Amino acid sequence: MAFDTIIKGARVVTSAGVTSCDIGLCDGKIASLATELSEAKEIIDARGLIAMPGGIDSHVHISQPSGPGIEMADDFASATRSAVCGGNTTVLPFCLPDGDQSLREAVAAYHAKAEGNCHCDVSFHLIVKSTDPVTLGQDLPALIHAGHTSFKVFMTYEGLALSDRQILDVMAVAREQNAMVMVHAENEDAIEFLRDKAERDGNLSPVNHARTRPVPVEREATHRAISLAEIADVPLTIVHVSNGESLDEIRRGRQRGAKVFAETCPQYITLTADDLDRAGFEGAKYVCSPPPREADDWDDIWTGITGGDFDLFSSDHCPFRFNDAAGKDAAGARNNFRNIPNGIPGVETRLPILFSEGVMKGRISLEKFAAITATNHARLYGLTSKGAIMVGMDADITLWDPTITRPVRQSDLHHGADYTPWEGFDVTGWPVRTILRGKTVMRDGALSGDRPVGHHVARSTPDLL
Ligand code: DUC
Ligand code: ZN
Ligand code: ZN
Repeated sequence: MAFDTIIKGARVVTSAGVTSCDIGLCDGKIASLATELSEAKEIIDARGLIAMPGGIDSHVHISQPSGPGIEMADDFASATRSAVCGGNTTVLPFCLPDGDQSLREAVAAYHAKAEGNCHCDVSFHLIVKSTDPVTLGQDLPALIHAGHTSFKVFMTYEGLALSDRQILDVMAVAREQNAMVMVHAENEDAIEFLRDKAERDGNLSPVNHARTRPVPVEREATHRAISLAEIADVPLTIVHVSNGESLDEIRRGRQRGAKVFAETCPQYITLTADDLDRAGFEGAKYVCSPPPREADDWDDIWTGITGGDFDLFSSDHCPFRFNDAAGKDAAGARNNFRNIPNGIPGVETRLPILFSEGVMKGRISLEKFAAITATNHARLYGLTSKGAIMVGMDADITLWDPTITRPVRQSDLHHGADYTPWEGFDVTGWPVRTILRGKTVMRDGALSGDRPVGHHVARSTPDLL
């Protein structure tokens, strides 16, 4: 059989373990895993490299409406360019209705923004911010049937936070339709209470973002979200878990039999609240929610990763430019932390940071890396043809060179933000080639090909691991 492409000589991280073999690609699919394949239009010499399933980042924000005068740093072209340069082949951005837009209108608008502009494949999670009968009775079921099988609810943010009753009503739809509910677990009333006090006391610098969202704010909401999911009898994913106490709630929920999945992110193993306290306005570069915690919390997150408590390692890429009045330097941001747009860029650095800190430092195996950066994302969010190097799957493969050591530099990245929170962070092991459905889309840190070949992927219902 002649292949379109043969990847020769890599260590291959398959769903059954790590092996050394060739990978034959045909018509955008993985067609063969065998030793000594020959005959192909293209042979990629991958000796010394590691072949991983292409990264799936199931938590990114792209072109998301962010309030008056505020603009995200990335559109679909720049975010997906950055994604493939960081070794990803699929990203799942959140679709947030703008103002009074219906969920269906919002999805149509996202499709229009993404169409023809994506360098990797994309699929949208929905954000449910209202629970009127049309949204819950018509739009949500129709969108789930169209392949948008997961949605996020917020327990914080004015205009986004749902009451417990509303969350239960959304969960009831998920139960009926076999969809996945994702939750942002922070207690809005508690944050407002602390924020009002901080304002009264004149504590207005960026670090007060972290101080007004302490661990109990997240821990309480995590417990409540799991309890609501038990009451509604639905599986649940807790996104961006930042600390061990919240993780304990997840462990306890699982012991009771709750079907709860957990995600964490690079910021919770590498950044701390002290970063928000950097001189001048620099701390604004690190403002995200939940906020980075203390260095001790990193150990708890690592214990959760190595022990199997975390299913997903995502970026929560939510980029704003720093030197920009439409970004971190928004009106009033220097005078009050509450006006700083919330989020940090990270789609391009997620995988290198975990590879370096996890695999190269001996904390996790290559198999674990593949599971929490690709395979589990595909299964939990219904990407049935992605996430594993297996015959019949999409030929979404990233080749890693474990010998390259270089620091993260903004000047090497491809996102639309003008900074990275990891400037100067030393990384060993970088992706050197990203292959999307059989086509090389990134080589040696630069885009290949002259036009974006990513497309939208409709998803199945979750495979609950
Ligand atoms: N939640 C996210 O998931 N991303 C950015 C900001 C937020 O609150
Ligand atoms: Zn969130
Ligand atoms: Zn997010």
